Amino acid sequence: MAVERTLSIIKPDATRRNLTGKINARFEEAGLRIVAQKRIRLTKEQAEKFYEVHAERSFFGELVTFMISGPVVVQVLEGEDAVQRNRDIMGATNPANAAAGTIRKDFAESIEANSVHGSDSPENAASEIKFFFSKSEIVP
Ligand code: RTP
Ligand code: MG
Repeated sequence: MAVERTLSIIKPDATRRNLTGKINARFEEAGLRIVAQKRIRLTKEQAEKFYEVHAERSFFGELVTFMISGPVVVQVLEGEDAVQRNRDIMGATNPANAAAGTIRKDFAESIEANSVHGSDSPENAASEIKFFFSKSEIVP
């Protein structure tokens, strides 16, 4: 299995409840290495750009409002099969459907305030990592 990188975001519902460390422990226990990390506040423009694939969805406006409602922690996770491995430990988008032991099952508040984002393909991971990090900020 190839070593990959994926872009993760700890969302405002989780930073508000001081869950950054608990969520990071899930990544590390699953064999993912946090090779870049910063706590930032997204601008409206950044949130709209990041989620532009969802621009036509009914929940887009609410999603952007939620993502700028507090600090987020953006991070690059590295490890074998990192994209899929991260999706597995995040769990389903809607915490009501998320498997036991996943981050969203244990921490998410709702389908929107679902604590974490993870890239959904290696191609999207590459572009999402570039969206937030320069090469020198990633320290494997
Ligand atoms: P993400 O992109 O954040 O990792 O989540 P995902 O792939 O599991 O879900 P996606 O379909 O890409 O949706 C992006 C985010 O939009 C919010 N959402 N709200 N109100 C709704 O019906 C709804 N559906 C999705 C969630 O915050 C979801 O993570
Ligand atoms: Mg997605």
